[in-house]
Amino acid sequence: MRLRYLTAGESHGKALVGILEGLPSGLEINSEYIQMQMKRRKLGYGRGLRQKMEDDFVQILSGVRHGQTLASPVSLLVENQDWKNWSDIMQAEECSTEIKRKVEIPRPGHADYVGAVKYKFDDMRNVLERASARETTIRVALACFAKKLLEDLGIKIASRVKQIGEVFDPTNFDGNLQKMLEIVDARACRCLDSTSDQKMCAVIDEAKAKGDTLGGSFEVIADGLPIGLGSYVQWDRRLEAEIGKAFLSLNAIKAVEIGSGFELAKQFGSKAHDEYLPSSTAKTLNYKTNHSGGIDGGMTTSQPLVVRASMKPLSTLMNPLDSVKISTNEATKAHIERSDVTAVPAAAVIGESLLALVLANAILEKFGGDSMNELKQRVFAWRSGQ
Ligand code: EPS
Repeated sequence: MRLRYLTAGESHGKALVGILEGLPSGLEINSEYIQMQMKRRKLGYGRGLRQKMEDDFVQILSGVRHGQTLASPVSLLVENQDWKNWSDIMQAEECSTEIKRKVEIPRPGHADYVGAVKYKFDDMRNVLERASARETTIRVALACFAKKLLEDLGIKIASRVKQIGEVFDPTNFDGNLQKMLEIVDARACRCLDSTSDQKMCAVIDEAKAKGDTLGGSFEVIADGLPIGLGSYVQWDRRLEAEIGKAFLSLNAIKAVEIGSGFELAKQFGSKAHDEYLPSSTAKTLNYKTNHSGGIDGGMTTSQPLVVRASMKPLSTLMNPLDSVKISTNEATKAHIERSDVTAVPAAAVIGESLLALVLANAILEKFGGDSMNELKQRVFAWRSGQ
């Protein structure tokens, strides 16, 4: 691993912090770029009140000077604005039982129950605070550096929502990623097809009225990648493996596919594979199709990399499911915690960040280099030498 990162922080704790290590020096980055990405994560129809409270302002504590990375570890901090309402409940010091506001009834599908058994907690707030998707805030902040590094190398990443509940956007996109991003970022559900976007809003309203929640799926595409990132030589160097791990690390994600993914299971080989065409530039061969989603044998083909992920509905329902109070073993309804109806539009943006972190690592592993100039020269030489 060339690019390593760690995050810390509880959802209603004082702040979220993150450290990213392994960047080259000389990567240009500024607060405006970071805040623009942070704002994109907060958007999306179906989110709750919390998003209105938080400004998600990223403080750069180290690793950047005068707008450029120093190659030293980057550390970031995002203060939780909601902390002021939780400072007694979430304090580090011991406090009285009344103040603790113990959570004793787990939500089916949440980390609450298993986490409490595993860590021997009688208060499931100790689990839910860290299991919360609030953590993705700082991951998106760290990933701004990966995204900017890729952009400076001519690699673009975009996402869109494919499905919310039963509403599915049937459109395919094989054009300009920047254009797609401009369209979906302006839509309430980040959906490319405007009719589907409206239907998604309607189904979210319906779920909200019933006290229910919704999942869905989203697609993340990276374009402009050089051929040969990742490798087939060892299982853990296959790029799909890294992508799968990154996407499955996101809260509520239950399935990931690359390219035509699950569809390939039902096809004959003659229809499933991407046939070659002679090279037009005398460098790399061309492909007739992209069912493989830009990866063959664990390596990038230089075709667009296409990842799709499926997210289960959020496990906090305002009309709660059956559960059990763990201290008394009595049947009751699950704990209700303020939450969102759906977070699929936000998850799509987070998916861009997760892919950016994997791809920036793969670029740095293949090309190395201590400064951005060195890295750019190496990537350029590889591209022009093919
Ligand atoms: C979350 C519950 C909600 C979400 C939160 C994730 O927060 P709260 O319990 O404070 O209302 O809004 O997501 C974020 C705060 C965020 O920034 O994404 C959960 O339980 O996972």
